[in-house]
Amino acid sequence: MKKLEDKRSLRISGMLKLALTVATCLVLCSVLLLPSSNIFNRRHKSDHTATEGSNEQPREKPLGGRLLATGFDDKSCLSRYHQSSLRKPSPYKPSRYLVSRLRSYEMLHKRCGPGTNAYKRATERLGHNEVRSSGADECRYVVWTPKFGLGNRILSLVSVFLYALMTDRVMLVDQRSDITDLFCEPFPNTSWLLPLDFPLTDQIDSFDREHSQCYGTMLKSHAINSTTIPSHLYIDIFHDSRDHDKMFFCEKNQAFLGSVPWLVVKSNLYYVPSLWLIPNFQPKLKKLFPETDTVFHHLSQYLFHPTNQVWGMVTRSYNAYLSRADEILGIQVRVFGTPAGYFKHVMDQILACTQGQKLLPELGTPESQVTTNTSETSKVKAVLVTSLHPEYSDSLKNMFWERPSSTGEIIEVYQPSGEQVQQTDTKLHDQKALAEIYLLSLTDKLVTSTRSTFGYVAQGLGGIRPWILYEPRNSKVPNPPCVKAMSMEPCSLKAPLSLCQTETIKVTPFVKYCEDRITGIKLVDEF
Ligand SMILES: Nc1nc2c(ncn2[C@@H]2O[C@H](COP(=O)(O)OP(=O)(O)OP(=O)(O)O)[C@@H](O)[C@H]2O)c(=O)[nH]1
Ligand SMILES: [Mg+2]
Repeated sequence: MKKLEDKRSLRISGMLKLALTVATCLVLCSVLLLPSSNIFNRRHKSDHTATEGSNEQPREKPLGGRLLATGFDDKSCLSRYHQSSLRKPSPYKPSRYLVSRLRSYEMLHKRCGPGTNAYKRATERLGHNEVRSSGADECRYVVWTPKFGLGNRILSLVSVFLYALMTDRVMLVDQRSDITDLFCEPFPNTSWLLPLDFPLTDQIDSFDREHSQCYGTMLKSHAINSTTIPSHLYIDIFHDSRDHDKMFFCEKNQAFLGSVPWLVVKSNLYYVPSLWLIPNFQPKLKKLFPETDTVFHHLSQYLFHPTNQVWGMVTRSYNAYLSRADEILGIQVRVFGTPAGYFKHVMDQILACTQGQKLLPELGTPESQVTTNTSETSKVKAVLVTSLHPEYSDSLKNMFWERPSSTGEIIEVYQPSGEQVQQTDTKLHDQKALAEIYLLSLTDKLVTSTRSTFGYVAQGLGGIRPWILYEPRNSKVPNPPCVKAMSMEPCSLKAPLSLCQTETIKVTPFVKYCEDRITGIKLVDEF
């Protein structure tokens, strides 16, 4: 009897052990299989910090791991994989076609990039005008050059990359500014940097509308004929480009340009909408971007990975000032005109917009603070202000320090830098600007300044439809003070619209005139 009982208790304890093991396995498996977005759940008070120098392997690649190239060394560029730990998962998914085109582009870039035989052959052809016969498998290139502020540079870089994707060209970037201090290499096992010994390096700076290789000028002087193909052309895409320069965006001209091996583009614009207005580009563009207003969002997430120095600034700010908030509001204050600086009407406008749109609470009476709940349970709203001028955030900070908010929310105001004046091409200044653009892109709600490319980049990267502060006239607060953007796409501020596109734009419902600029056009998701 005793033996039987012993056997039974042995079996029971065995079963218990088995059950325990199974349960432990189940718990372990479910933890391991949890999507990393849950593991890194955003802003769970106290447990969320961004990785600055962690040696951990990335658990997830941004955007479900589909958009980004693999095969990089994680530590050389922490932002490449760790961005996803700060960003809410994007509701916008890249199309399969975009992903496959990016993978093909990476192969093309590897085959034709600097250091390859193909690149060597292509540079040897520079300076020789050729009869139309260049081999179909020869590599063709488009060179990007930095012009204007950081916002403009990022916008024109995305534009030229889309052009490269559309026309099977390899994009190389002029590295003589501080691009290598800002961004990591985006394409695996190759480089996007135009080698410093590129044969035209000395000429690039002299390319302008007067230059004999300027495409618009050549068209104007009838110097283009269909039998002789120049080895290179300079393309001018600025807010004040001439009609002949804008003919770059005509279908007929693109057919000719397709056989020119090297194009050097200078631009201060986001000219993606003008590419959509080239009729035979549209079917492929629609396939690449079924959600029309996601072009900048996907391409910027794909291309731009801040260097470790910049990423350090982003993560230190985020961890110190933003990660514990329940909600983050971004306010980007750009004051155009001279003198620039602090103006009361601009501050009033910011308040009229943010309080009018319930982005910030009204102030309570001083007495109400006695009854205001200031315990752990109060909602914390972090307000990230970016501006060259520190006075706007100082003023907000004081406001919410001197008096309580009417809702009981705790308002924390933070401005990372106040550089006072623009210093483009100064390394640390540009790195701070980029870090701030990234921080703005991590906010939940965003207020930007009219016609600011700085704000456009932040909204597009973050996939955020911002409220845009209208441009004040005669030092008065505009009425209404701001408008909600139609889409997260940047505005092409002075759209390079060619005469050949005037009809197309009338029948293209997904290209609209911008909210903040009558001369600008932007993509919206509307078919
Ligand atoms: N750190 C920082 N720099 C800024 C800020 N606003 C402007 N800047 C600097 O000024 C430059 C302005 O050029 P963009 O980035 O093109 O921005 P924008 O608002 O379009 O200005 P413009 O091109 O001059 O019309 C930035 O690149 C920065 O160098 C800011 O909020 N923070
Ligand atoms: Mg700009």
